[in-house]
Amino acid sequence: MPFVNTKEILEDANQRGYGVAAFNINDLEFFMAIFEAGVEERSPIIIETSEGALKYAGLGNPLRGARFFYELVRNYAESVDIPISLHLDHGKKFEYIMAAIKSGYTSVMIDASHLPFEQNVEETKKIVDIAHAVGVSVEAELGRLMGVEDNVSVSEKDAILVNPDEAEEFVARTKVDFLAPAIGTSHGAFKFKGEAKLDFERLKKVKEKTGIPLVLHGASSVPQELVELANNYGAEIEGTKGVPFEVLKEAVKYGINKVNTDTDLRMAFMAYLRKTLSEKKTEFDPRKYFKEPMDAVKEVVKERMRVLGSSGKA
Ligand code: TD3
Ligand code: ZN
Repeated sequence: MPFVNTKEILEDANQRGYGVAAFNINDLEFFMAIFEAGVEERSPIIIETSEGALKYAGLGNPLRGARFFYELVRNYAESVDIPISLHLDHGKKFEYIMAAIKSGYTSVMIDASHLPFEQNVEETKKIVDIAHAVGVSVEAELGRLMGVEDNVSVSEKDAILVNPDEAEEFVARTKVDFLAPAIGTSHGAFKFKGEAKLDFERLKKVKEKTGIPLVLHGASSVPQELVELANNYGAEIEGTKGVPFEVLKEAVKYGINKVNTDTDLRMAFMAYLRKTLSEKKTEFDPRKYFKEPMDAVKEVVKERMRVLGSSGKA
């Protein structure tokens, strides 16, 4: 039972007004860290994998990759009583989306946000029809993922960020289950040049007009202490900026329920891997090197569960 549909997790979050982070994995180590964090926090867990992850774990064969992640997540989920779901992140290729659905993923994202509105509707609807026929829920995206600075004109902003009227029409026509509205975030560790500002007025309107669970992409906070630690052990990463916790909390208040997080986990793992590699000079068991990085990932995950309000909800 605890391997559940992502829709179940997000509808509860929508009703009770909290956020659930969706964490990206590519391997066993990140998964174990997230799993332990969720169990200890009593938080629902959404695991997501990108097309790149399917390719990576499947050694170039997406169906093999998708089956691997499904078996992994379902197997762990069965032994605990918190809800856990598995989602395909940024599905773009039909082959990958079908691989996820065929393997047992409980939700998929169809990302046709780079296409004009009508084509985005068409592509999204095609996937929704297939996925819903077999009980899989669907996420889609409107607008482009880009940081928007204050000096950008209103018309330029309109061209990049979500249009709330379009969002209403999009949801009605496609029957999509969750929507990712572009409100000024971007992927990676360099999200903003100046202040981290999101367009909450747009977000509020999208929520009013659709009512469905909304998704924030590019939501990593990029903790400064992790970047500093990495740099102290030889990394060269400058000028990072993420979404601060207070801004995430506000986003949840205005209707965000799924909070995509990848960069923060990568940063934690990489910083602590650099540390242990430089400290344990005689060790050659990889599990010993992974211990501290996994603990660091687990801490980041727990902190996010508390910030978003999913702790104690399972
Ligand atoms: O869809 N994702 C995860 C994959 C992005 C590549 O890192 C997100 O929206 C999370 O973005 P981020 O970079 O803020 O963790
Ligand atoms: Zn994303």
